[in-house]
Amino acid sequence: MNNQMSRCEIEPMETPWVLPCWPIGWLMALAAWLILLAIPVAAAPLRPNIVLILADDMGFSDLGCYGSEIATPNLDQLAAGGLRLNQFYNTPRCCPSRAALLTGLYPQEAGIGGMMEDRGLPGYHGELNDHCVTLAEVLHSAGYHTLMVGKWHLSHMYFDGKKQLNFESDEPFWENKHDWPLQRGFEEYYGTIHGVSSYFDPFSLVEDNTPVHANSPNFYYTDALSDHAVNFIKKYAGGSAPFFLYVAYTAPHWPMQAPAADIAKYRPVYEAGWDVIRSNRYQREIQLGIINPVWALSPRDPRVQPWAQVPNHEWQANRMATFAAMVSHLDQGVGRIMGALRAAGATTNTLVIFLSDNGACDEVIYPQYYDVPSATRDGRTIKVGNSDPAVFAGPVDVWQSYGVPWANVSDTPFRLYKHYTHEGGISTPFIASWPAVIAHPGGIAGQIGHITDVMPTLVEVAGAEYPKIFKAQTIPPMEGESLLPILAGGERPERTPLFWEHEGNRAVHAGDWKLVSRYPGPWELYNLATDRSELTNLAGQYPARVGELSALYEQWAKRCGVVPPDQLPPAKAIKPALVGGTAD
Ligand SMILES: [Ca+2]
Repeated sequence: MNNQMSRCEIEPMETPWVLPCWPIGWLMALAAWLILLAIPVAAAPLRPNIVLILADDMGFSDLGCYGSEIATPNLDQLAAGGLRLNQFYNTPRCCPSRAALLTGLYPQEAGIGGMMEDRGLPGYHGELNDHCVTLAEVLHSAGYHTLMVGKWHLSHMYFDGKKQLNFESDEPFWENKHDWPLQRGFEEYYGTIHGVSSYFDPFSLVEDNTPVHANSPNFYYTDALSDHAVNFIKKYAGGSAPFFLYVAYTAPHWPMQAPAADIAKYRPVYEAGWDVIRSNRYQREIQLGIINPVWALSPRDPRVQPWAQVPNHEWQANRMATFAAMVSHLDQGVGRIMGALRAAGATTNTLVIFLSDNGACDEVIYPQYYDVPSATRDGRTIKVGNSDPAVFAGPVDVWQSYGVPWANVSDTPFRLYKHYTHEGGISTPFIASWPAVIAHPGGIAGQIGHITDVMPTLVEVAGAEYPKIFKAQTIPPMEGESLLPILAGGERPERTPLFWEHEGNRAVHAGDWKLVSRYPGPWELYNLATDRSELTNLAGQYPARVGELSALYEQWAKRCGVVPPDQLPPAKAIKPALVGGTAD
């Protein structure tokens, strides 16, 4: 672990906050140099293979190369040979982020402003609508093979109580399959249609369009996804057409489950407690150049006690050790994916992108949650929740989350979590690797990026065409902007304003300023250049700026069909599929 961190320390870094200190002549020379550097981009080998890797509920600081103590040597190596962005934004929740990532639109435009429930409104249909195209549909049209492993979470699900979750019923868990991966542009698929499942026996596991089961006593879902990703690379890397592989891990989303030996390795690390770990991460972020030292470490979440005052240290440490083990398995999978690319001689002209779908998750889980099972396949009762310190996270019959204290660590130095549009909810590590194009391996770029930028980036590098009409339906223009200039070592013009809304939590970002609110609270205003941790609310000091940014937000919300939670109709009932009938 320490060796890995030392290697990160000597990586070349280009921190954006250094640039303003340079003399103007140097800046002009730098600009000329960047233009020169940009010239080879046009001649760079385009139509690369593309591997898009998505983590689930991983916070801003959970990778070694972003300040973590978790050993992530493979992602650190990807960063050392590639580029990190330190201000890349997702959305604050699983479904909306997947909709935005796959379509290049704001989630409401794709029909997924909420989750998978159907509210009977265009922005809240709960499935991808017909007025969007997926990365797979666009890239397949451009001659790419299109492959996916992992979490889909973009289709309606049918639950008859917990019968399907508890393996007591063969009744379909789907309402229809018209939005499953193979019907949205992917040629091959292995993964889970629903958003949360056991790591040892996943619910809603399917291969292409057919439900399947975990097939080994040693099955571990993260590793199974890596296996299938490697097999797809072996199958397609030698072909005449390039491939697009979307790897959507469920790790490290709850339940905290991992092989016991991997958890045991990390437990002593976390017995140091969340205060020490959080402070260490903050210092590492500064040393690595991941954060600007003027961004303060936000105070410990007020719901969390100082570590010294907390009982059951071993139980607490075990929760975070399990999380670390889950991240470690994901990282090992990335290593195997990169190994398969190397073995196929495909490393140089493959664009690999890694990011997380939302910030760290502070959710506590309860037995009454609709998608939490109560029994294993062999009939054992599942112990659900974080209330019993005699029950340790890790095995198949325990469902726990790592809770507020450790989510607070994952999001160092930011405030708040998944669900919220403050920086802790929407900031992700972002790594891009493409040896044929990336100009400054190991660098860190401070330019702002957004999850909708992936579509225009891939359209550009693939030489694909983003359609105005697809299957006789009009398709809105892409919302994002291509990241290719940043990958090539250049600068993009100032980002057009960005917007977020989920469950009434709202934000707009323009220039250095961010206006944000936590539903149903008032607007808060922050200058992110000096206060990215959002600690000094300037709304009272700059009312005109609040008015200007809130007007921008209202225009956007109207354009994209955003509806506040108190005005959303109740969810419609989801029906089981008519197997053999038209709904299947
Ligand atoms: Ca998520």
